[in-house]
Amino acid sequence: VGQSEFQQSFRTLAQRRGSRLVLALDVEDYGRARGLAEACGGELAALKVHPEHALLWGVSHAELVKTLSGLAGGAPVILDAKLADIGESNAFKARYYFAQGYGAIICHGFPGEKAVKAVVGEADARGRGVLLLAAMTSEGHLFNESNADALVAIARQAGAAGVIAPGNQYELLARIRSRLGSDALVLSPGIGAQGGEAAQAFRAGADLAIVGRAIVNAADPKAAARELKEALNQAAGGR
Ligand code: O7M
Repeated sequence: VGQSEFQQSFRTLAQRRGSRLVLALDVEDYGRARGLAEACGGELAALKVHPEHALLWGVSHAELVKTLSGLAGGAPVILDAKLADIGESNAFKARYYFAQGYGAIICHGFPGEKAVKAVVGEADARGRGVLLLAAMTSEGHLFNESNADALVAIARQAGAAGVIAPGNQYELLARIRSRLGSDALVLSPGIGAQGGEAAQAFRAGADLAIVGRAIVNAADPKAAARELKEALNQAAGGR
């Protein structure tokens, strides 16, 4: 129940913000990160950071979330922790990160259903979300149809809010979406710098796109974010 509530609230928020774009704030300088959050915030559904960003930027996680979300007009901050541990360890990490204010956390599914359930339990207790990596965009990855199917089954059984699925591999993405059903959130990286195209990824079943370099390295990041936001909204059609 907790995760279906999160699905609902995340979709409603994205709709209210008029955006299906998640900005991957992959920069090493905190001033630059703040500038990007402020400039692009109005074009975004959410922000995404890695746990190491707090160390790189020299701020606490709580301060990072409060500052960046504030600059981006209240956009939730998703933590790309890629948790991949036993249930007990996953749970303590998730508990710590949720207490810092992150709206959702990303975890791997290969440690198994019980390990993912431990994260979902922590999220449900706080109205936060869990997104599971069903496959990856990286060259030479070891995900295939059969293990992606198994990971989707784990996401469903553990009750995760949704998955991360590759926006540059349309057949695999479509397979993941069809096995997940329409309620689950599908966030797709791989658009832009990794070769994926927004229209094709959305046709294959993506709900939101996670984009870093195509925005952060643009001469005008705000204009790049706005263009991409509009392209994503158009690609999503009435969905
Ligand atoms: O748009 P890019 O290629 O500059 O950045 C993509 C972001 O998405 C970057 O932050 C990656 O860590 C992340 N990502 C992938 O690129 N591929 C994946 O398969 C999964 C992720 C991700 O977000 O995992 C949660």
